[in-house]
Amino acid sequence: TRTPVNVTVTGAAGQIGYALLFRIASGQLLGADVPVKLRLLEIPQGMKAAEGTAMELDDCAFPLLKGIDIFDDPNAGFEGANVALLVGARPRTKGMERGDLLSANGGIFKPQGKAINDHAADDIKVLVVGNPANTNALIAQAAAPDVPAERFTAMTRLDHNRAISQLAAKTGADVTDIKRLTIWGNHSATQYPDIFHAEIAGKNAAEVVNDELWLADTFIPTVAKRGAAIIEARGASSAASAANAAIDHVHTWVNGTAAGDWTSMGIPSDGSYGVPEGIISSFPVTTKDGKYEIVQGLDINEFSRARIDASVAELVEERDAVRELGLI
Ligand code: NAX
Repeated sequence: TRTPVNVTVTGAAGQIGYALLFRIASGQLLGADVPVKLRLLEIPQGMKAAEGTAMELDDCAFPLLKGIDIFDDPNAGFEGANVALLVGARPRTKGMERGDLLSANGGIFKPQGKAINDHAADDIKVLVVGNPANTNALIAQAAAPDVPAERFTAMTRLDHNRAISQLAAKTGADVTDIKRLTIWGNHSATQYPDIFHAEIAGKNAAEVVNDELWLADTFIPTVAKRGAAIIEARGASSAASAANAAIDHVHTWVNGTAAGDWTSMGIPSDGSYGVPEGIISSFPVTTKDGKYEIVQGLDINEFSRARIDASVAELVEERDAVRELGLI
């Protein structure tokens, strides 16, 4: 029998945590034949609610779930972790400046990065969901010098999935017909969903759409502002769809992209496409055998270039700000 994979989830008592843990335990994160042990990491105020969630996980009698432990100490929470989903973060509250937000999150992601460095398993893979996800991932990565930088990733898969869904609705295509969509840049309002290399049932998506006005004025803002639209409608931020995207991100990273397709992941830049090395930016990637590679050689038109550059500039500002704060 296989040794269980240790999966640490931070923010386990939060709304994404609640939508995520049952899917991990049922085998959807890593595969239907992979046993898992869950390590829930919370802050002291979240421990009781996490215990409640753990009771419900027990009550599912999931065949693949081989243990649940709950911690409020990051060193213990990341002990032996093979996969870490960093969901818990400090949200922006009213009147909070960007610097305050970044330093509050630095207080979470720096110690967590150090704890991953010192306690996680050698094959650790990290996905940061908690916002600002790209820069939180950078802070954690910088605090973990003994872990290969490429193991730290940030989630733009929800944006990727949202873009596929919007494109399918516009063109009447099935979501499964849409391939090679890309989210570039930051998981923020500046992100750039790129359909110029995407395909709809084998045809170039931009040609099928053939409507630059829709692209600029409807598609891009709808995808980028979808989070706010969900809050407006639901009275709470995206949770099940965010959890679903986290499942997709890790599942694709571990199990590979389909032939002829790619996905979007926030990853440390190697300088490809003019994105400054080291910042954690979203790229088109293929995955195989637990590793990812940036799709190379795409022709970037002027429309795309301006938007990629704008989002990357925001990431550079965030990096400079956390550098200034001594967080990296
Ligand atoms: P909730 O406020 O429901 O839950 C957050 C949980 O994290 C709480 O239980 C809290 O106690 C815990 N927590 C806080 N600090 C912690 C720490 N240092 N260690 C461990 N746990 C800690 O938020 P939820 O709706 O679950 O969202 C979580 C994060 O995901 C937020 O930062 C949110 O902005 C971000 N999102 C990111 C998305 C993405 O696409 N990258 C989309 C969805 C979501 O908005």
